[in-house]
Amino acid sequence: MAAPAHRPQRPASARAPEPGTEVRFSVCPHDCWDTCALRVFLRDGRVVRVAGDPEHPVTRGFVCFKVNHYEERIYSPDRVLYPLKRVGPKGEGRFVRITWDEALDLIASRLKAIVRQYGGEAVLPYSYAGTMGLLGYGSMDRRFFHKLGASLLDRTICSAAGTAALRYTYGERMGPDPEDIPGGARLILVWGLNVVSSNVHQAPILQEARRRGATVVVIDPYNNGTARLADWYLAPRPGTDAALALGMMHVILTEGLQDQEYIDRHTVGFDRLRETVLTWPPERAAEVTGIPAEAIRRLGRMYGEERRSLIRCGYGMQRHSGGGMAIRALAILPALTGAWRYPGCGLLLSNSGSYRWNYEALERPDLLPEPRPRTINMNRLGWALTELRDPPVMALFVYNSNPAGVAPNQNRVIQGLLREDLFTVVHEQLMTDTARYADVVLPATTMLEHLDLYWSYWHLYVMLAEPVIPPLGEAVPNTELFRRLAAAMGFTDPCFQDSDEELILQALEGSAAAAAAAPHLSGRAQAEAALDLLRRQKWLKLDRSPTPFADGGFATPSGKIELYSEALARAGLPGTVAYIPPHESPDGAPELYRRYPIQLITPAAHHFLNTTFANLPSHMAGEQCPPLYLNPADAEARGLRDGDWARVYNDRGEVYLKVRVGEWSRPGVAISPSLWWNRLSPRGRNVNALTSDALSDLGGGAVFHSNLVEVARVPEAEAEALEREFQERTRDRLDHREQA
Ligand SMILES: Nc1nc2c(c(=O)[nH]1)N[C@H]1C(S)=C(S)[C@@H](COP(=O)(O)OP(=O)(O)OC[C@H]3O[C@@H](n4cnc5c(=O)[nH]c(N)nc54)[C@H](O)[C@@H]3O)O[C@H]1N2
Ligand SMILES: Nc1nc2c(c(=O)[nH]1)N[C@H]1C(S)=C(S)[C@@H](COP(=O)(O)OP(=O)(O)OC[C@H]3O[C@@H](n4cnc5c(=O)[nH]c(N)nc54)[C@H](O)[C@@H]3O)O[C@H]1N2
Ligand SMILES: [Mo]
Repeated sequence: MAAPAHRPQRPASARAPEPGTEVRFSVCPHDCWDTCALRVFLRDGRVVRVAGDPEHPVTRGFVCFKVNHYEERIYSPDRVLYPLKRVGPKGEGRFVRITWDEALDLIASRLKAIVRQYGGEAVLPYSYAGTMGLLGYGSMDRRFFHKLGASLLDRTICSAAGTAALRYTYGERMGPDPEDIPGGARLILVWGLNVVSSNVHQAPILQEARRRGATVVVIDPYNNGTARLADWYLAPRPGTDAALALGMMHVILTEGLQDQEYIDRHTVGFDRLRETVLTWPPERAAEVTGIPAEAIRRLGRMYGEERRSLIRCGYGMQRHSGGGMAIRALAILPALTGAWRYPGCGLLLSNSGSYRWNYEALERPDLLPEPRPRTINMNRLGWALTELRDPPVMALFVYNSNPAGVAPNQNRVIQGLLREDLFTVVHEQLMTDTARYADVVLPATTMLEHLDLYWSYWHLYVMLAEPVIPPLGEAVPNTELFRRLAAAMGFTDPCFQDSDEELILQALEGSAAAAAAAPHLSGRAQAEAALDLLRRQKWLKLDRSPTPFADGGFATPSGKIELYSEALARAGLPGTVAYIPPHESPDGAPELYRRYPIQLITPAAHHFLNTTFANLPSHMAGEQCPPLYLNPADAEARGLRDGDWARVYNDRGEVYLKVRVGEWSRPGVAISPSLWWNRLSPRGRNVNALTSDALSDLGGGAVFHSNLVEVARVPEAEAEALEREFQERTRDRLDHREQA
């Protein structure tokens, strides 16, 4: 079987709307690089189609497959429309409708009782980026839990290691403007980023850059559709990128290809870095990465000789035990060549540091009690629910996230969610796997039903989306939920009555967006001018230097790029950079590797966004089944053929996945694009039953890809039963006749 063919979507908006169709503006709220400008087509007040806004300079009128079918999500039979109270056992999904007043009374009385008996820290809020809207992501909710004295949540599940790495190295998360890449960058390393699935608007940018003479190299252990955009594709062993980058640095420094003037002016610790680098000749890097020394030499020279280069790296490669150091190693490369001097060049992982939102005003940390409540790392949810004491977690409040499906070490998470003495509230758009374990489920609005402000961690545009349809059922935005709960708890601080518009103004005050909108104003007046502008025009672009790191101004302790970091050394890590093998890998755990000889990586699926969209017929049809992409050698060694169900297991659990045999990876590395809903998967578990809740070297990040498993054939009779079970679970959503 050939590699999966995921192509950028055709512009749906090219089709003319039928007469009687109203067209409104909105913004995609999902946790994704692209933050697309949308056109929403309405007929008789109902959303009939969602497409890209052709006028947006970056997202250019096309959207990914996922959002191209958004009306399916808005009107999904899985939508939660009313407050619900559990009547069956946890996890079974039997609920009765209650009123909002009943729900608020019930929650307030339970929270009060728990706080009285165990203290505020027994309450754990759990949220991530279900919506990237500035208000929906974190505003009134933060105020509410701060006032309650709840445990703080360290939101580490996605990008923590990379964020920490950029902060240690540059002080802030910034990179070039993606619009400057074509014509700006002549060498582009797409490093651990699946462009055609997770960052679809990067694809035309890469194509244009290539047309204008750029060379594109893709570095990824998974030979996905993105590798086809490349002139050269390299497949390192998972979790070894730091070694590859160190090998490149060795070539650059020993061949004198560095920009010494940039290094002398803008960095500290070069001599110490050089010492580290000299221990990494390409031969050593080759042994670790599995990439031939000659190829490393060639890559090092290519990179060292072309000053106008860009490393466009994704978050996949930092979901490893050594993920922080891997990003740090990549981030050091453009500091050595001075690539930061040129527009469209340097390193682009995140532009989040460009916005300067007023988070203090939004989240109000001043409401926190003294001493500050404890902080719980969200990657350790299973542990927190089953082992943590003093106090134990007695109430879990979930919104913007689906931990039963997305969190690592799923069996532990579910063991926690099953606790009879745990009071669980879930605020959701859909009846997710997590919601089924809740005592109370509350209905949430989508971006088409509420007001919010959006921005991107990739491009530099800010957009305001006003509601285009009324809330479905009795759904409320996150802000309104926590306004209501604050009232039910008797919180009287005036900040609990701020309207959404007021919250937006507070977030804008002092922000880069406000400065771009009204450079001659300041403070509140500037924020008001920005909001006014955003109401009149669809977006505004930050007025930021195209070369943020060309000429100093680093927010590090030394004010320079820290090639040696005292802070890192104080944290017990090498102050320069190091290769830290995945804690589960041939290098990291040889003993375990003998029992579980397959490295399993579980990156983003093309038609899903984490578990979002994974309940919808069109999207499920795109993915077909919970998959295991297996190299022919590994398949053959286990007697597995394409289409077979396989049992995939380690000490944490087991899942059943359908084997797809192909040249997607080197032998010993398997891929399972994620994430299926548990209840739509055989035996009710997805790949996170296998993933580890260990933490990365920096930032306490997740290590979804540092993962050893074994794969086994399933006896014929059991395979038939699995197939029947899968068809039964998905029969309302997947057409199994077509697949047969
Ligand atoms: N279609 C789709 N789009 C998405 C998402 C989704 O689930 N589906 N999720 C969204 C979210 S929340 C995020 S954070 C972004 C994530 O977007 P990306 O940063 O692209 O993240 P992933 O797809 O998880 O991983 C990217 C690539 O890293 C590779 N990778 C894994 N381990 C290694 C390694 O050790 N070294 C190297 N070099 N590469 C490695 C994977 O094989 C994968 O191809 O995408 C967003 N967009
Ligand atoms: N094995 C494996 N696991 C992974 C990953 C991986 O690559 N491999 N990727 C990880 C990554 S990068 C991330 S970011 C996490 C993401 O983990 P999650 O943040 O849990 O992401 P989703 O699965 O998209 O679930 C988001 C939920 O928020 C809900 N939601 C959306 N908007 C709103 C709103 O306005 N209000 C409320 N109350 N709810 C809303 C949606 O309906 C959806 O159910 O998953 C991680 N899990
Ligand atoms: Mo993410």
